[in-house]
Amino acid sequence: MLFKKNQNKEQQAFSVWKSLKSGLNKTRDILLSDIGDLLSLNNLGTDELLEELETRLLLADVGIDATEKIINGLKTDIKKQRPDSAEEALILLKQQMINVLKAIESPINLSVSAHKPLTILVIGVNGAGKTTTIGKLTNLYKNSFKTMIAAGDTFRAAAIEQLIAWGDRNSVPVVSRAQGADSAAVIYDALQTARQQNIDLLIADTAGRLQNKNNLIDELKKIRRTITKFDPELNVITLLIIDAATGQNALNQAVQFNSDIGIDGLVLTKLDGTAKGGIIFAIAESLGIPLHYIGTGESINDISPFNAQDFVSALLSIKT
Ligand SMILES: Nc1nc2c(ncn2[C@@H]2O[C@H](COP(=O)(O)OP(=O)(O)O)[C@@H](O)[C@H]2O)c(=O)[nH]1
Ligand SMILES: [Mg+2]
Repeated sequence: MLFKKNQNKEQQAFSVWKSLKSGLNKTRDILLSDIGDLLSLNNLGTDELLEELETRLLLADVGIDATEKIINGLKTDIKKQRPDSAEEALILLKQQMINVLKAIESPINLSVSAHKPLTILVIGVNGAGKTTTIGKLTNLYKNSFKTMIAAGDTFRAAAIEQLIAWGDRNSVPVVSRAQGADSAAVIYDALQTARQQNIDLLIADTAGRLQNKNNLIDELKKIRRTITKFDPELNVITLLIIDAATGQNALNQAVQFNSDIGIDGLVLTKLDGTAKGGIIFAIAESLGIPLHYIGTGESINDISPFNAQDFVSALLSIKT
């Protein structure tokens, strides 16, 4: 039985790796197509190779700082270790990339204190994948924690319906009000209901409309104050959802949200099929906020805890 359980786990891990690997095809194409030629023995360590790699990293949105760090590290390693095959050189590159990403590898800390419910406040611009990520996270957590969802995005009726559908799919209750209701009031309602029902974990959706950005930030601040009013000791995790496909824009949003309201952790969505997967390195180097999960599709299981080593293995297609 135990053996079977482990085997299932291994199969699951393998399938996550496979889907991540295929999701990162486009980014990998930019980074590595024809690079085998460059990495051939004669070229190893030449400035030409490193220059080409640098260009590729920048094209994949790795960003200037992270690119410099990776290239300088690789230069030193090549000098020191004198790899004598393309494969060996790739492993050195891989290690440099892992080093950058290790800084933001940190699992979400879901410790439920006496002040329940532990609250995850999910924020991010429209279309980033907030509601979908809530559906996926609920599925991950619902067996370990008594979970409830709050429909804090009251801007569009469709947003509320979409969240209720995710609640139904997960058999988890959703607290909602009509479209146009005050978002902070919905979340306050949900907190009260959660406490009455001895709920461990409340996951709250929020609006992300862009057209009136100042209002959005004001609304998020108000929600934050409302939660504190409910219980100043409540443990709140503010989780920012960003869309990897928007590249540099995703990074800018994270910087902005972090300075306006403070972010505890990140989820990077839509890593499947984007050529901008390199943004993850830029985020690590310039923001340093823990990246808890990555989203690689629209289905309920298309989410995995972020692991630097697995990510780079999938990206470079080397499983060592
Ligand atoms: N390919 C892909 N699509 C995603 C992912 N996450 C969300 N989406 C899609 O992106 C669109 C916007 O997602 P939604 O959760 O409604 O974003 P929200 O406005 O932030 O709540 C929907 O069509 C989702 O199915 C992902 O990881 N990969
Ligand atoms: Mg939504």
